[in-house]
Amino acid sequence: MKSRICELLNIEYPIFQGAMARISDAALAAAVSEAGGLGIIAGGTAPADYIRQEVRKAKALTDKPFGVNIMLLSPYADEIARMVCEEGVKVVTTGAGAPGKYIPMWKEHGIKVIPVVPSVAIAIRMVRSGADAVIAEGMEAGGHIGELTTMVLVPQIVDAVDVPVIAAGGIADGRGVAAALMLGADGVQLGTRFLTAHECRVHPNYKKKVLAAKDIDTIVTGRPTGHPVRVLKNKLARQFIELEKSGAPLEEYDKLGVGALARAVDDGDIDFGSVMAGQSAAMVNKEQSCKEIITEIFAEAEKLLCRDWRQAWEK
Ligand code: TUI
Repeated sequence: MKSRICELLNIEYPIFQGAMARISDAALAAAVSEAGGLGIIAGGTAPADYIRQEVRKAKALTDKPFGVNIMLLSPYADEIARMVCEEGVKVVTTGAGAPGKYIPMWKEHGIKVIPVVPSVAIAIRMVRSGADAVIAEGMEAGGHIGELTTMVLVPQIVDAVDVPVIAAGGIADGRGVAAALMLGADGVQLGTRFLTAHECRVHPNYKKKVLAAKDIDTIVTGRPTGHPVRVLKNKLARQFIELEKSGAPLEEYDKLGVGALARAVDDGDIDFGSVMAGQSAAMVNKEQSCKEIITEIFAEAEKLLCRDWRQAWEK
């Protein structure tokens, strides 16, 4: 099931592992790349030297291509942007902003640049700035999100740009992959499904909460800050909702949010930590290796795409 994104990046399956701050480390990224997808190390808000070490670990673990994601609200974004050039990283994805100012430097170093975009206008701007592909991420995704759903965002971006489009947000199985390809995407990015991978470092309590999640168990907090974030509902999420109702000043959000992701990911505090996950958490029901996840998803997608649609509703 090769698409032009496979040719562009020299990968076997058109699947990216979503960059999840504090979670997507060298071990997860290398496992996904070894399984034929594109593993991605998340920069998050970690210092450049920490990410440099992860890049070196990933190089030791796999000869296959992997990427680094730069979260553009990070105070270390500039340093990480230079570090990926020094370390010979092949693919950079970005989130939470527009990376235009870095693109010339990355292109000079032969890096493929693939920004996450939440709207058509930003997709067009990124392609004009030199992006090699874009990731169209719908608001079903976990973490920081835009306003549109994957179903409406992907086809509009596919129509608006002539580079490969990767669909993200709400995809967790072969049905989602098949649907994304039908919308015109060249590939998919999945984060939430990889949270319960054997190779994923999140605390076992975090994995349990994802495995137990039902359809309506995520909520978007932090809208007044301009950085809405989708998380699994818990006591912290309810505190955020109370803040929103009370019209509290923005500093109060910072106070509540500081250290919250580390509490959930590292300490397993799933009541007062930030348990970021997408709406597809309800479709994640087992712990598997990255290889099992990828082979299962593509076997299912291939079966669906080859299906005789007159029998589609027979199950
Ligand atoms: O970036 C993400 N997801 C994230 S980042 C993150 S860490 C964080 N924590 C708290 C607050 C903020 C960040 C957790 N999850 N996904 C990709 C994404 N990018 N979603 C939305 C965007 C985006 C938004 C605006 C991309 C570009 C953009 O451009 C605005 C502009 O400058 O024109």
